[in-house]
Amino acid sequence: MQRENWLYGGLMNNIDILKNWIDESDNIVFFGGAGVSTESGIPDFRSVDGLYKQKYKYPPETIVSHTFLKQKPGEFFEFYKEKMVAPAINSKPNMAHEKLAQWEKEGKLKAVITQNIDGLHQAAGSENVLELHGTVHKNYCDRCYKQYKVSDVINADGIPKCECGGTIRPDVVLYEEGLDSDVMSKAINYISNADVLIIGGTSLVVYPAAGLIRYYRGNKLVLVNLSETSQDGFADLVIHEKIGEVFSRL
Ligand code: CNA
Repeated sequence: MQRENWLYGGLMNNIDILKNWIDESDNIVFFGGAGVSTESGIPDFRSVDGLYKQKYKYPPETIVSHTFLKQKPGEFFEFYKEKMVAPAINSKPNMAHEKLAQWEKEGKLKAVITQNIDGLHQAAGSENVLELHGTVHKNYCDRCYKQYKVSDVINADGIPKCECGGTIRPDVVLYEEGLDSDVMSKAINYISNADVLIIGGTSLVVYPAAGLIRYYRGNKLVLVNLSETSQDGFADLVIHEKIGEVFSRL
């Protein structure tokens, strides 16, 4: 969408305004979700070709829940390995990940806060990444807490098992599980002190992560999302385009 805008005393499109805000700032914070990685080939949950639209016995958010892992571990790991781990470890960062890493290196961006579990921000070179929902790259035994690599999970036949007999589970926040309070308070701190807050590739429906937007106190809240969100009205700038394409023009 190229909404006309008379900021800066002239006719500027939204991408130009965003470019100005980024050029002028050294305190940008990014908050993103699954839509950041769709251009890398990783399906999100809610897009037209997202995991919600594919046919399973259960909705994705039922499968990736604490109860489901405990009650049907076989089906949990079948879905988790095929739909979440394999795409994550076989994909490469796109322009959105690359630009964020570049801005951090240039001293412009303070933190990436992500709901994603795919590790692509780190693969692009970002260092200060707050993973609200954990990562496929960390795993641990639910009995003895021994740590395991993602290869130990993906290469296991069926349910990955620890040598102690426990189940190796992902260090991912499943539905019904709480977020790490330390990560959450750091995220709140970055957002409440940000000059420019860019929110991208998230439907903003999964709480408590989606509630973080309320902590922003500035006047440069940017939403870059393919579809409309219920929070569009809170943003100072809304761009309904693909985030990788938008960032490649900045
Ligand atoms: P979601 O609810 O699936 O929403 C994704 C949003 O991104 C939608 O509103 C889309 O319109 C939008 N979108 C899709 N592609 C693009 C694009 N190229 N550019 C801009 N916008 C785009 O995902 P959320 O992250 O909001 O939901 C939170 C869940 C999804 C988190 O718990 C994640 O862990 C979980 N998830 C993560 C991954 C991953 O790690 N890559 C993949 C699938 C699901």
